[in-house]
Amino acid sequence: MPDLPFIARARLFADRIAFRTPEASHTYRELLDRSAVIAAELLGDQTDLQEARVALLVAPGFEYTASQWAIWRAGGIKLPICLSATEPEWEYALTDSQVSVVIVDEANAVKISPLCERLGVRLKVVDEIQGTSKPLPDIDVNRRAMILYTSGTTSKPKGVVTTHANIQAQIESLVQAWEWSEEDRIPMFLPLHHIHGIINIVGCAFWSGAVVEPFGRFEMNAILDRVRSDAYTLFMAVPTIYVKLIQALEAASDADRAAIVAGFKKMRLMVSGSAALPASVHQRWTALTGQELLERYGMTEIGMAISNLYRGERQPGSVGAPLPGVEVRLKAENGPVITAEDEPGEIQVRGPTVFQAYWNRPEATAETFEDGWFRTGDMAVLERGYYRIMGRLSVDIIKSGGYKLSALEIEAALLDHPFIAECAVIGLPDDTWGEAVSAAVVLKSGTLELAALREWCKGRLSVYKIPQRLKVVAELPRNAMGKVTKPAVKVLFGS
Ligand code: MCA
Ligand code: AMP
Repeated sequence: MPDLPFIARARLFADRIAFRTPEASHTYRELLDRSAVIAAELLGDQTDLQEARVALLVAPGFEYTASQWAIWRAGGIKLPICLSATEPEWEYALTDSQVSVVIVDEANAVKISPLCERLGVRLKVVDEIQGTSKPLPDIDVNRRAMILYTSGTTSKPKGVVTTHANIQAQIESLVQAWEWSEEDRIPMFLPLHHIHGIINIVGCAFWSGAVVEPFGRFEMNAILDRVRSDAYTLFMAVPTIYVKLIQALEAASDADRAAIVAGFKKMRLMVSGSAALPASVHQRWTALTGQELLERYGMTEIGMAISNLYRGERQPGSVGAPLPGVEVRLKAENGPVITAEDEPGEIQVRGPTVFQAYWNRPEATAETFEDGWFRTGDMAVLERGYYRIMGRLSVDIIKSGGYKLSALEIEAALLDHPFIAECAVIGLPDDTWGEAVSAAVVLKSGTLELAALREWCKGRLSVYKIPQRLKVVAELPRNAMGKVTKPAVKVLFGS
């Protein structure tokens, strides 16, 4: 059997630069060679990992991608985990997916090794892996490749399983729609445990022979320095980042602003996604830089589904039309498929980009499909051929800074606080973060200030899940059935 398609593609670009940082550049050949060595180490005496789960806790860059390719070439399933997650969050992902090995870099080894020891999971420090390659197994593209944990309407995140074929379909759709080529150069500053970074940026870049400049996080000044040197042809980010960039450009001196704007102007495409891009931010960005952002819509389970046009109209406030290979329909709740424009319905998606299953959750998987269509839980309306997202069906899903969060998961964590008797978590509109995690709580005893609650949450919840607003109330608003109503909780905050 031939190489996995992404490996065959990388061989086409062997001598080209794949990763560039101020310290070093690495070619596609180096990625191929290094991943073969790491794959041999993962295999040990085995000939095929047979879909064993291998977690990845490595900073974005050459060793991250070499490890990812190694897992796939050895026949494993990649489980990228969040670098800034807390130990309970890591523990949940590692145990739920029954991970057998964690690949970690030296910087993160000390943080996760006590947990691995406790769980009896092997730890491999990637920086220490030396040795030679060995024959690697033939991997069918229909085998499972990746698990990504995503929050939903249950308190615990679910593992979204995609096959190599799903990932390839997600990448090829975007490469075609956005005309990726080996001439492209892109900064990568989003976390590599979500598909915005994994598929849209790194996956598409390496399918196309392009150059990726990795950053540990959104290091605005370093990134803007590269922008003003015309380092990039492409830029992809979440709306919060465009809000932060607008603030930075507005605060810059005239000379600095002009130099940075010149760099943005020269890019061939700038994309926004993962959360709604307010039309005002879209328009402000165009006014500042002359660039018309291309907004698109996607989800961990389906990759990207709908996009404004690369060559054609980009409408502020709309997400565009279905991407190549993706079928989209709107469906009224318990009703017919909507064929008319201007009638809202749930977005449902079908096609080769759609994930295989939730890990070990056949019932949840079955519930989320209707006649073979994946139910996204997002409401939209079709207007003059373009979809406009209207919001989620569930108030229990919050999008903050581009991260999808479960209100129920945060509530479950807050209920462990010794003073909290009851709580309700909602997302409130926020100019920078899209939505701000906000908690209304009823106390058993004592008093509670926001600062003290935030301090208590550290180590229990990732920073972006920690409430930014707190309301202590005598009782939570309930409907006639005694159920807490979240629209009424919103009113408690005065918005
Ligand atoms: C961080 N802070 C927050 C939040 N996050 N405050 C409120 N709400 C938040 N969500 C606070 C921290 O506590 C800290 O406060 C300060 O902001 C700086 O934190 P830091 O983490 O350093 O912020 P940052 O580096 O500026 O990060 C902002 C970010 C990041 C770059 C927007 O959140 C990010 O990378 N988001 C993207 C996530 C992503 O890739 N999502 C895609 C999912 P203090 O200063 O007081 O300590 S995939 C997806 O959605 C689908 C498939 C799709 O369509 O793409
Ligand atoms: P995730 O589960 O992290 O993959 O997040 C997917 C969710 O992000 C979708 O179901 C939408 O609710 C939201 N989303 C992604 N892109 C957009 C967009 N352009 N506009 C509005 N919501 C979006």
